[in-house]
Parts: sequence; structure tokens; C-alpha cells
Amino acid sequence: MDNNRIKIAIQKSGRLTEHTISLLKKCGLIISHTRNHLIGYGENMPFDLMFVRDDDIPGLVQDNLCTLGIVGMNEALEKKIEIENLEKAPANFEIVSNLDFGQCKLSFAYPDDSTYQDLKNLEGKTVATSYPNIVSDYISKAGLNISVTQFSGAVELAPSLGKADLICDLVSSGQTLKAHNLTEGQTILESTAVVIKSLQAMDSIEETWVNKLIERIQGVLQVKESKYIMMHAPRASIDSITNLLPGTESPTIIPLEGTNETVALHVVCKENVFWETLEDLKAKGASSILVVPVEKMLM
Ligand code: PRT
Ligand code: ZN
Repeated sequence: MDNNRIKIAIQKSGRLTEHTISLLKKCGLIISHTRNHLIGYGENMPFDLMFVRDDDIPGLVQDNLCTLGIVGMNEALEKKIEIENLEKAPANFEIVSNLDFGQCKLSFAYPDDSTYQDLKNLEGKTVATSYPNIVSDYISKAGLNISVTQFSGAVELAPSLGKADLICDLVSSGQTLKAHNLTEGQTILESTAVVIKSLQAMDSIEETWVNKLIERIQGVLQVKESKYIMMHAPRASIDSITNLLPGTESPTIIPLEGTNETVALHVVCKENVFWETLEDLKAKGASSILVVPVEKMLM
């Protein structure tokens, strides 16, 4: 491996893999990767991808073996708290971007038929989780007296196996809890995939590339909902029309041939635009309204 190349740790095979690769491709990275290989090479930028288990991603960035990682916030936070508890020093990585995939919640869940269904009546009970550091941190900050037992898989079986009174696990649709006769309670973390970055000093070339990639990732995220809107509008209504459009910056105003009262108005709208908004624009005097998707954006 070439040590001058910047390593990004990503999940080898799982819920985040496809979204992560698609995001990096949208950032312009051409990846050469053969199935079952643990390394993918960036053909047009000095980035190489390390395909690993998601649990290992924060540790690789912590140890500066990879500069960047894309992982669930749940894993990043679990490792961060673990390191900070063990080493009594801040972790060596930070979250630099929240992504728009991998959404889930880390929530407590109680057996459907239990007499306790909220955190108040849990004195002396035991919670099973794969996230012992996040859960212990939450419990101690909330001043609760609940023991935490670590389960690395099938956490939802812990109550029926008699290993715990309740669980704290990732939930998305809620089907897994339902299938195991568990009721969701308090959520302690709303998680998405995130980009983590090593806090180790970098040379200026590496730093430039890393910042460029993070900026492109943010550009890709912004573009998703953004629309470019063009219309004809009465000059007198420019303010009231732009107020109707969420997330816009100063509009571009272009004079129209043969009239002073009407202008062409172009704006980038950073949120989705619904039919209702177009109808409201029309009611304010706008006409010939065109909404087009934005392909790339660099702020
Ligand atoms: O092999 P490797 O260790 O890399 O993968 P993994 O099996 O540990 O992770 P994977 O691919 O399942 O999840 C990767 C990341 O996706 C997690 O760390 C979360 O950040 C995110 N994510 C999003 C989820 C879920 N949704 C999710 N629903 N991770 C796990 N689940 C599990 C949950 O643990 C429970 O068993 O799905 C079940 C609940 O789902 P519902 O839909 O029934 O509620
Ligand atoms: Zn894992």
C-alpha cells in the first residue's frame, strides 16, 4: 500500500455499503475494486477505500490507520465514549458530517407483558445492549440505577433467555421488537451514518484533499433537495415571492425586454418545492414558473 494515499474506512458488506459507495462516486471518485478484496483504489484522486466491519471503523480512524471513516453515529459514539472512559482523554477523531442514510434510533424496549414500561420503575433491573458505553453513559447522566450487560448479537432475545429485564437496541421499522414481544420506550440516540475524521495533524496536501472531499460530500447532500427555480414576476412582488421559497439566498433578477414592471427571477431553493408553493407563487403574480433539479453545488 502507498502510504501517501489517504485511507477511508467503509463498511465491507452491510446496510451502509451501497449508500457509502454511491456517495463517494457522486463526489467524483472513480473506484477500482474487485469483489472480496479489502482495498479499493481511487483511480482519479489519492484516496483508497478499506472495506472492513463497521465496528472496526472508528478504531481505525482513532489509531490514524485511516484518515476518514463512514460509519453509523451509534458506532462512532460508542467508540468515542469507550476511549474517553479508558484513556481519560478525548478521542482522536471527530464527526464532520451527518449523512442522509443509515437512519435508526437507539431505544430502550420492554417485554410487552412487563409491569415496568418506563425508565422510572427500573431500580435494580438489567438492560442488555450492544452499546454498553452509550447506554451506561446515559444511565449515569440520568441518575438511574440499572445494570448494563453487553450482548453482541440478537439483543432482543435477552429478556426471553432470562439474561435481562429490558434491552436497548437499534430500531428502524420496529418489526424486530414486535416479533419478539417487546415495546419500544425512550429513545436515547437518533442515528444516521456520519463521516468521521482523524484529528491527527496532516500535511498540507493531505489536508487539501480531505477538505475537498468533505466539501463535495456536503455539496452532494445539499443538492438532493435543491431546485433551481425560474419565473417571471412583478417587480413589486420580488420580496413576497422570495419569502415563499424555503432556504433561498438572494435571487438573481434579470430585466425583461419591453417591460419595466415584470422581471425574470432565478433562485436556488435548498428545500423541496411542492405544488402548493407554485400555486402560492402564481397567486402573487408569478408566471412561466420552471423548477429544475440541481446536479452539483459547491458553496
Ligand atoms: O458486518 P458488520 O459488523 O459490518 O455489520 P453489522 O451487521 O454490525 O451492521 P449492519 O449492516 O446491520 O448495520 C450497519 C449500521 O446501519 C448500523 O451501525 C446502524 O448505524 C445502521 N442501521 C440502520 C441499523 C439499522 N438501521 C437496523 N435496523 N443497524 C441495525 N439494525 C438492526 C437492529 O440492530 C435490529 O436487529 O435491525 C433490527 C431492527 O430493525 P427493524 O426494522 O426491525 O426495527
Ligand atoms: Zn457490526
